[in-house]
Order: sequence, then structure tokens, then C-alpha cells
Amino acid sequence: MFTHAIVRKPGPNFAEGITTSDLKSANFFSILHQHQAYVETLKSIGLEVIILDPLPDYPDSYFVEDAAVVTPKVAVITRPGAETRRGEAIAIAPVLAEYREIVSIQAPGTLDGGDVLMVGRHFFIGISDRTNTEGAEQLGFILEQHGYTWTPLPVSGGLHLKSGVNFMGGNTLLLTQVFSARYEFNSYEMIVVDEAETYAANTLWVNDHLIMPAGFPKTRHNLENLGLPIIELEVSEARKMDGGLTCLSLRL
Ligand code: CIR
Repeated sequence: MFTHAIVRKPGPNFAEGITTSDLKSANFFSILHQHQAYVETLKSIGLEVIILDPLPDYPDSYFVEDAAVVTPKVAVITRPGAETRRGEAIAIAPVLAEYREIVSIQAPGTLDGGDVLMVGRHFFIGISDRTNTEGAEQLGFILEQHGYTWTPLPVSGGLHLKSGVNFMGGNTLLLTQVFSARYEFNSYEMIVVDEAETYAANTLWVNDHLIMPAGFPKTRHNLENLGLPIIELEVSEARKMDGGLTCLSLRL
């Protein structure tokens, strides 16, 4: 069970963050409202939520998940692939130092937390436009030192690994069709999202609840078979900035 979540409020300039989305421009009041609902949901399932202030120089900084990888034993401060986001990792370090031993990814390695999927004691590390092989190997080495195992794999569709695959508890992964073909996931039960619902692959399993983006009925129907409570949240504004439910918090 997780006891804490770290989030950061979106700032008024959040729509200046990096995006490839062609959805219409994001609205500050809507994202504040949606972020607040996210925080309340995490509290409602037993998490103490640490809410950080926006970092004015870093419009994407509310996507806190990219700045660190938190395991039960160690927190790894990343070196984000987007140079303009590097300061976010530096800013999260003192917060995590209150809870975990801290280690940092070093240049020339790059790593975004969104590319790291924790499945029990095993980690999948996506090599993407943001995470390079050097960064993945540095993280893998740190994980091994703490008794964990890891597997690298290429991210061919979507921004990050967790844009397309997430752990749903037990032995089950929720993933896009592209990822379901990867041999690395052969030993897991798979729930494959419909082509029209790929965004729903970014569903967050936390404290035996599933928090999923609103409006993906086929995925919801398939997830219901797991027997876990499902909470749907509107995340339209984070989606416009290429982010989603997992990216909005660090769970520890
Ligand atoms: C970016 O492009 O870096 C941000 N606008 C979105 C980051 C989303 N984070 C995530 O998927 N873990």
C-alpha cells in the first residue's frame, strides 16, 4: 500500500508546456479543477497528499512523475530528456529526501519517470525520445543494487512507456495493441485497450483502486472484471499537454 502522494499544482502558464496534441488549447481553470479532483480522489483512498507549489519557470512541472522514480527503498532523481524540464528534477530532490535515500541520474544519461513502470519488484524501462539507453542502464544499475530486476524495451508509440502500458495489480497489465505484442510482457495477463481508446491505457492502479480517464466505456467494461473499485476522472486538460493520470503524482 502507498501512504503518500506528491503532486504539484499546475501554474497559470501550464499551457506553455511541451505538447504534440492538436486538441484545442488548454484551460487554466479547468485544469485546476481537475487537479483538485485528482488530489481529493487520492486522499479518499487513504493517501496523504503533499501538494507543492507550481514552478513558474517550468510549465510542465505538475507532471511530477517525470522528475523521479520512487521505489520502496530508493528514490532516483531523473535527468529529463527535454532539456527545458531538467530543473524540475532538481526541485523535487529535497522533497523526496525526506522519505527516501536519493540517487541521481548523471549526464549523458536521460530518463523520464513516465518511462519507468514498476510491477512489484520488477521494473520495465522504456527507451524513448526522452529516455536514452545510458539513462536506462544507470537506473537499472541502481535498481539492481537495491535488489530489484529490470528489463529495457523500446517505446515505439506514444510519449512514454506508461502512455501505453500500466500495471493493474495482481499479474495484470493494461496495454495498447502495440505493446501487447512485445515478448517482454508474455508472462502477464493482458487487458488490451481498443484502438479507439488508447488514451485509457494510462490508468492508475493505486491502493487497490483503479483511477481511469473518463469516457472510455470499453476499457472500463474490461477493467470491471478485475473486481477493483474504479474511479473515472476528467483529465481533458492534462491530455492536451500530452499527460495523464499517472504523470500527475509520485506515489510512495
Ligand atoms: C512533456 O511533453 O514532457 C509534458 N508536456 C507531458 C509529460 C507527461 N508525462 C508523462 O507521461 N509521464
